[in-house]
Amino acid sequence: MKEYFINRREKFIATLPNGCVALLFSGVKKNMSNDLDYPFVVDKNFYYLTGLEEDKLIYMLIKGNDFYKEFLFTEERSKEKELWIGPRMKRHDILEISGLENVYSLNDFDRVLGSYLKSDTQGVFDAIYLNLPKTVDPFNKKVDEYYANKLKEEYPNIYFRSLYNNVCNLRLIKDKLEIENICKAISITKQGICEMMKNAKNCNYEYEVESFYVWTLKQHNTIESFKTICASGVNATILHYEDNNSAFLDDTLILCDLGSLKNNYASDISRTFPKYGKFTDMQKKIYQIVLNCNKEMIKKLKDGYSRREYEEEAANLLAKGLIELGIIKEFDEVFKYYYHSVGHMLGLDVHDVGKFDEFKAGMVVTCEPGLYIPELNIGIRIEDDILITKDGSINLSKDIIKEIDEIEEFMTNC
Ligand SMILES: [Mn+2]
Repeated sequence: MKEYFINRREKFIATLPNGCVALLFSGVKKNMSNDLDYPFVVDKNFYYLTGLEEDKLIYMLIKGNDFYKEFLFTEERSKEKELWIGPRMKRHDILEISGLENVYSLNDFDRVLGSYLKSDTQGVFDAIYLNLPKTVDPFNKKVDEYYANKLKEEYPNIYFRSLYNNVCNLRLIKDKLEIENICKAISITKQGICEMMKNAKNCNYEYEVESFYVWTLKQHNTIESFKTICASGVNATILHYEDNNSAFLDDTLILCDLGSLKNNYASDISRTFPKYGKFTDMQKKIYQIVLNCNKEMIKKLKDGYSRREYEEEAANLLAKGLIELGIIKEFDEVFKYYYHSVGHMLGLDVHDVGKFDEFKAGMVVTCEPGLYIPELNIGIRIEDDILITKDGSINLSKDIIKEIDEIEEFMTNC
């Protein structure tokens, strides 16, 4: 396992100039209220490079002109604290997971950093790289910013740069381990959707259907990759509807957009199905437009395909379907019923990071066309997770049923 993280760090280190220090922080627990904290969520760039997910860890890279050295700093926990919250990762665990050998106490951080920067009479180290995104929310500061300000005072003659995009751009292309994790997350999501479809007919409220999804994740000792959307009727026309507290009306469709996590990697799937397992004629017609678009776009995805075309062609297909059905007359009217993009990157973040114009082999992208027609109480989205390959794409979520007859048969016979 650690080979993956060593390999990712080698690529990352190659993106940095000689004569710099790079620092990444795993993060700190955020306080919820009084003595309760939110569950800890590790910084994704830190995790990507180390595989470690404890709070209060610092990865430090010293890159000289002809050498580099990596360090990992970890908080030492008192015996008393261990009795309350358990032990921290040991040096051996850190080495096993990340391949990082130089593990120090957090108390040594200033001293070790200073030993390079303060004794640097040749002026070799002139920049510190920090994991800071371009826009920073002043009400939601990262620990990296705290250190940025502190170090700027201590080292006024050193440049400060951001390494954020260096890591994000590496994250665009997934390695084997990442794809395996995404596939496992998808497989759990598949089971959860089956449970929702099986039980929907006996539920009165959206949250009851949602509970079968959350229950499935708990069976797999995992959690949602984002708040589950379980929307019926007109609620499904609100893209990020999360209340899930409406009672079902007869003949309603249920749109669920959901995901799970495996080793911090997300799945993100949408399926839409009728509560009682039978689509009405109108629901079938709209559903088929979205499904055709989803399938056509998956076929088009491949290495070299442009992101702009991906968006434009999806909108074209949806518009064509609506024009044929007589719901709209002109192409531009499609945006009244379709108001999001057809896909986004997927990985450690559900809306994964990295900038690009063209798809490249190894990227994982969602394909999620939708149509939302409030006057018909219909909101439909069909979303799959797609791996781009050299000459095409692989639908990683192809086993989650989406054909009209498959859904009707499954829901009738389950
Ligand atoms: Mn999505």
